[in-house]
Amino acid sequence: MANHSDLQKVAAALQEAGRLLLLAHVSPDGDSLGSLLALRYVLLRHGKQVEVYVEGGVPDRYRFLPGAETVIASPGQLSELPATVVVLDCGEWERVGLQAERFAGLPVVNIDHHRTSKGLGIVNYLDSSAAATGLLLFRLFAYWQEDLDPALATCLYTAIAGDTGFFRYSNTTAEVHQVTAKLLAAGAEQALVYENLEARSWSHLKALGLVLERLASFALGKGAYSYLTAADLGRFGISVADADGFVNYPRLLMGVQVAAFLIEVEADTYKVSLRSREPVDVSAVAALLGGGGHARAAGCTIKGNIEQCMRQLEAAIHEVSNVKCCMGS
Ligand SMILES: [Mn+2]
Repeated sequence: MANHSDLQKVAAALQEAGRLLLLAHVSPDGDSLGSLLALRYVLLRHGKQVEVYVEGGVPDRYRFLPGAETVIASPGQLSELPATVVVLDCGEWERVGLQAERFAGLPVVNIDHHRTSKGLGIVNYLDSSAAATGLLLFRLFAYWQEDLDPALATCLYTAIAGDTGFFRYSNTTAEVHQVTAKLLAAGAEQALVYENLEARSWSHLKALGLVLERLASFALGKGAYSYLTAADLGRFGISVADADGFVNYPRLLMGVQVAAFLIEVEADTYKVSLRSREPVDVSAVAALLGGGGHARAAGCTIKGNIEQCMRQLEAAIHEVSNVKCCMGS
């Protein structure tokens, strides 16, 4: 549990700011977008000037979120430098998609729940035991005694539902359910959130067919993985963002401790999503490969063809756990 004084310091820093720029990570998910738009909503209530930047814009399935239409998608559209920068759901500048130098000398506030986060800001509110950044914002808004309304509750619900797999993952604590009950009581549009977050395109499901066909084991059967190449993406007409969630399929296999999904984002460069069960800490695996995340869900980027990437992944898993690795399929 994070220190309450960290929450108070973050609250004070936000209240002192006049103009703010809110940032999260590239490949935005429900938690990052729900959190960005929830904080925007509350800061506007407080009379602040707020800009939200998401590299590449808001993916289609999140466009229903209140305020999504205001999100700035390219750096050129940002107004003058803001007075205060807030980084949500992210602990590394590299993942924000903007040059850190751009913000040199500006006060930075960081609110995050990734285990690998060290704190980017002058003030930081970090709690890796929290299921979602949205939960940290709920605590901040409770501290400010903010009124919840349907728009704000829907943003926070999206954040928490997104990072808990709709309340199924092991991070779904009593606090998650208690907070969610308050969000529903305030009018969070849960059916709308579910329909949008779970909707998939034809091309996504067709590509899933290939992902399932390619399922293979590694690490002596303790791991399962699949992958898509850049050529596959072209064939199915899907983007890297459309391939979101494929890692959950190898994770479904009984007895599998580590699930991996690799997607070729540029020639011989794979973005790797990792999921795990006890005892493997995939945030440590990802950190060894230059990435980060949580114990049960993490990611990194690896260079090489699929066999080379898998060898690096196995070596990293071997280094952080007692799972004995060898390539198999
Ligand atoms: Mn998150």
